[in-house]
Parts: sequence; C-alpha cells; structure tokens
Amino acid sequence: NAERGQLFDEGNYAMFIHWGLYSQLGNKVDGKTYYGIGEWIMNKRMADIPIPEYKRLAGTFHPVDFDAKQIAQLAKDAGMKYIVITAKHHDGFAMYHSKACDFNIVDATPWNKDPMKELATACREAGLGFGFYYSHNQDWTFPGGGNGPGVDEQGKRATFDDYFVKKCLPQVKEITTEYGPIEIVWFDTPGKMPKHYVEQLVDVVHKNQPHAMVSGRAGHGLGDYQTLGDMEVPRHNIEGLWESVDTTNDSWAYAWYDEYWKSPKEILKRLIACVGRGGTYMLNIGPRGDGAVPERAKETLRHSGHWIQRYPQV
Ligand code: FUL
Repeated sequence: NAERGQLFDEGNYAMFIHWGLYSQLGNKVDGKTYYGIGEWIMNKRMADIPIPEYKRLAGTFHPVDFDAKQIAQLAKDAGMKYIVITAKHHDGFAMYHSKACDFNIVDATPWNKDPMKELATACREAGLGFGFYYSHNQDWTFPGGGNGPGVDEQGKRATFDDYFVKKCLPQVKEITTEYGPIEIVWFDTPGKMPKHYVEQLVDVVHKNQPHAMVSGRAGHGLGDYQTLGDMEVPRHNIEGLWESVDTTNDSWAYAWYDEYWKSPKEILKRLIACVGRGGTYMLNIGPRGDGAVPERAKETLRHSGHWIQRYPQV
C-alpha cells in the first residue's frame, strides 16, 4: 500500500513519548532508587511493586503541568514530523479515556482529563502527525495479560484470550477510532503471542485507519515496516521501510537520576545515520509525573532543531 508508506517518505524524524503512572515514581520507590528503564519500575526485575500498590499511584496522578500545545511546538521546533505516545505501556494503565477498562487516566485519577485528546488536537493544529504506542502482549495488571496476573480478583484463572477479548482488542479499537486520523500504531514486545491475535489487531488498525502504519514489533512479520532494536542506530544499509527508536538520555520514561543527555551534535549524528540510509529516526522524551518535559530534553531538541531548520530538506 503506497499510501500507507508515505509517512516515512515525508518525515523521517519523529518524537516518541513514554509517559504514564511510572513517570510519577521516576525510578524511586519508598526512598530507594532503582536503575534501569523507568517504565519497567513495577516489574520484578526492578522494584517488584504489588499490583494493588501500583494501582494506588493513579490516586495521586495529577499532571497539572502537562501542556499538549507546548509539546507539539517542541516537536515542531525540533524539526520532527509526528508524535507517537504511550496509550498503554506494559503496566496496563491507559493514558486515555478507555471504556474497556477503568484503569485509565480519566476514571482512575483526580486529574480526570484525557491528555490524548489534547495532544491529538495540538498535533493536528501544528500540522504534525500523531500516533499511539500500545503494549498488546504484555499487560502486567490485567488478568490473563502477558506476564500479568494469571487470576482475576476473585482468584479465578484467567487466560490470554480473556485479556485479549476484554481489554486489548477493544482498546485498539478505541485508539483507532476516537482520536481522528493517526499515523502509527506502535505495538511492542509480541513475545510468544499467537499469530491469530496479531492478525486481528493489524486488521483493526488497517480497517479503521487506512493511512496508519503498524510497527514491526506487532510480531509474526505482520507490521508494515521493520523496527530495529531499542536505541539501535545502524552502521550499514537496510532494505525496505524501517525505523530506529532512540532516547534523549538513557531511560525511556522519566528517571530522576538520568542526566546522561546526548548532546545536540550526537543527536544529529544519529539522526543523519538513520535518515541518510533511508530510515526513520524516532527520538524519545520522558515527561515527569506532573506532565512537564525535563528542561535538558527541550534544550537538546531545540538546539539540534536549529541546524535542521537551516537545511529544511535534509
Ligand atoms: C521496549 C519496551 O519494553 C520498553 O519499555 C520501551 O517501550 C521500548 C521502546 O520498547 O522493548
């Protein structure tokens, strides 16, 4: 589908955003810091937070400094062409208003707003594309989800099919119908998810969003393009449509200690290494729990953006 691939011809530089309940912790739990990618904080490899305790974080999630227009402007200033943000990461918390599951930012937090509506609108107004990250296989809090609880609240066994039918499929329908035209659905970590599930999800995206691309990490070779490994910038040419995903510092989600910012020059080198080989470079920022984007991330994006704006056809 030529139309579907157009995005990667027109804009090979994009903003990736990891933002969720985990951003509130910033890698610190009960005074102890855990080092690693922030969005994995509840996992047993990190702080191993029990599900009820993790869910309680929603009660204090109140991102008053979230400013969709400012984020869209930042992407514009950086020379980026579209934004892809976490609708739901492995923790299972929906950062948009979901009817399928009330563990979401509107129904479970005191903030009570849908930031994705605001960001979708801000992107459209700024002439930017918009898309969602969605963790389709892993769901650590919903019964039956990948690497999640194998039983429901009553202790009854739950299967992956339960999770898929009750949550995953309905949510993918929601994100592909309620936010206007979107450019990408970025599925991630398919694991051993059986093919027929992935097929259903890809069909839903293609049907509801005729222009949208599905990431290679959907699994079973069913994506519309290849996604390289995390933070992998290629040293050789790659055939077909492909994308590299990278971070401005080390973690995807906000981590309080992570000051390992790439310089604007480093970012430009990595961007050019991708774009020069015909690929797309999607660079991540991790807003804090209050919604604000760390100053240094903004500075680096703007500085590298100055160079790009001087050579707008790069
Ligand atoms: C990974 C995920 O497990 C990380 O948390 C992050 O979202 C990255 C982009 O993909 O595989």
